[in-house]
Amino acid sequence: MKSFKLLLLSVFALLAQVSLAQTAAKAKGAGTEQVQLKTSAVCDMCKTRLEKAMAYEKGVQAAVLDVPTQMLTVTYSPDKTTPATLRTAVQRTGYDADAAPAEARAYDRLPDCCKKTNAVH
Ligand SMILES: [Cu+2]
Repeated sequence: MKSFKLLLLSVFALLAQVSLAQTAAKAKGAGTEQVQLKTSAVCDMCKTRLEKAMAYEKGVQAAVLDVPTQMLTVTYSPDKTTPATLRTAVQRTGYDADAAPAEARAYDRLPDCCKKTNAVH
């Protein structure tokens, strides 16, 4: 009888652990990934422009550009988008993404202060 109680107790403990693990997985956003892209952004206007453009991208949950380091950190769902797609989105906004150069037409539309020739660079 005592061993039965022990068995029951361990079953409950196991169940509690499983449900805890499931809650933790949900809280993490279940399969969210992050990618960092080096951009050619120079100022706060670039930051706003890029973050807004990324927000419209499918599968993007958050995008934060650090202006001093030009690093764009994107949080995304890997089942909805890929780092390659996100890189293309950055290029289409007029900025370099890692080794990939900005799309010329988008780059031309940027105000002068946001161009790569800006002294801030
Ligand atoms: Cu700018």
